[in-house]
Amino acid sequence: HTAGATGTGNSQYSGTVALATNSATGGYELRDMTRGTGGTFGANVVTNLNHATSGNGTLYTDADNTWGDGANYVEGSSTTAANGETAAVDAAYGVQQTWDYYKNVFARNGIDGAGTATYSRVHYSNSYDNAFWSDSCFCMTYGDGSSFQTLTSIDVAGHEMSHGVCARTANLTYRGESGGLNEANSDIMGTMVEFMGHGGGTTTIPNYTAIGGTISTVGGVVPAANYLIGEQLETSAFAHPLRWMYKPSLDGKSPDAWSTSLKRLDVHYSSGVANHFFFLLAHGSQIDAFSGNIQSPMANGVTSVAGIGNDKAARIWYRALTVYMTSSTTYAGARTATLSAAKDLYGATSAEYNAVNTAWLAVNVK
Ligand code: ASN
Ligand code: ZN
Repeated sequence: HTAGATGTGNSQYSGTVALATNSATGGYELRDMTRGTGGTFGANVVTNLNHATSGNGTLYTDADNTWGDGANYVEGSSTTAANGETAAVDAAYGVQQTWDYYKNVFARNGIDGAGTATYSRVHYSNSYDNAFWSDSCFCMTYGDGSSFQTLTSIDVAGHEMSHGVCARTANLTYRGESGGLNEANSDIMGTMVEFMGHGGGTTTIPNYTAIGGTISTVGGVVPAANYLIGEQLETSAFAHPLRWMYKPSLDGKSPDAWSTSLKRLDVHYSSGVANHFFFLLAHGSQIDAFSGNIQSPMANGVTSVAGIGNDKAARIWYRALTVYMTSSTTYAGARTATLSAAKDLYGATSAEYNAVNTAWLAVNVK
């Protein structure tokens, strides 16, 4: 038999979370009976690859519907236990939150807009330092990390799932400027999901140890949502976030402003200009509350940008992505797409429209 249930998850990155599970013969399954249908498993599930690099993995099951407790608690790259349930908890929570974010904010029914279920595979390969979305399986996959901790933080989950949304909408080609915009879309939406999931500020979590860098001050708690990407993954070997939306150049590779050579960079660096645009549009150019730093100097003599807030900025970006951008959209095209979206949503004489214009000017997209 099957009957939806609510389990308790002891996550690595988000504290104790409620998980939508399924009561089945012989125990509970990490199968969400409330979001998504069809697809490979008929519902959103999490599977264990147990260090394989192919296959659908084995569906997670648990006797008591408390996940990631006792012997099932495993963290980080030295995973040796049979099931390593902690990674599965964060992966399930990431899908739940991302699914709900798109539904609640944009009335989007899942990744493809038609409610097709997805799945998450954890414990991919050995010490694998990445996570990825794949259109062919309509699923996302997480490594256990080596320089990084297990790659299942909420912003990374939202990032990967948003690659699926992009593929079903603008389908931005993954190279050149369109590739940078594809990556930025994932960073932007992953960050918005983090603001929803961690928006309540700090929460005590039992098994989280933060290491090194600026994040060390929050050891033992979930850090408040921020415009950093992957900050919870850090280790002493990689003691900083993956990316900084408020000043992308802090990674040593990403420009803060557009130039003609941007298109030649790896898409994870050419994304920085759009991340910076979004930060300025949403947050504004005042001192960043999380880091205490001012973001990079702005281009074209722009001295300040008044932020319009995450919610409006995200609505503009999402409408631009889903209505105006195409596979070949460039940065210039992203500017006109977001201006068109702002005009549709708020009007051509609105503060929101003007903020879009100024934020692009500040990153040298004219
Ligand atoms: N985690 C990476 C990403 O989603 C994988 C890749 O390089 N595509 O961007
Ligand atoms: Zn990506």
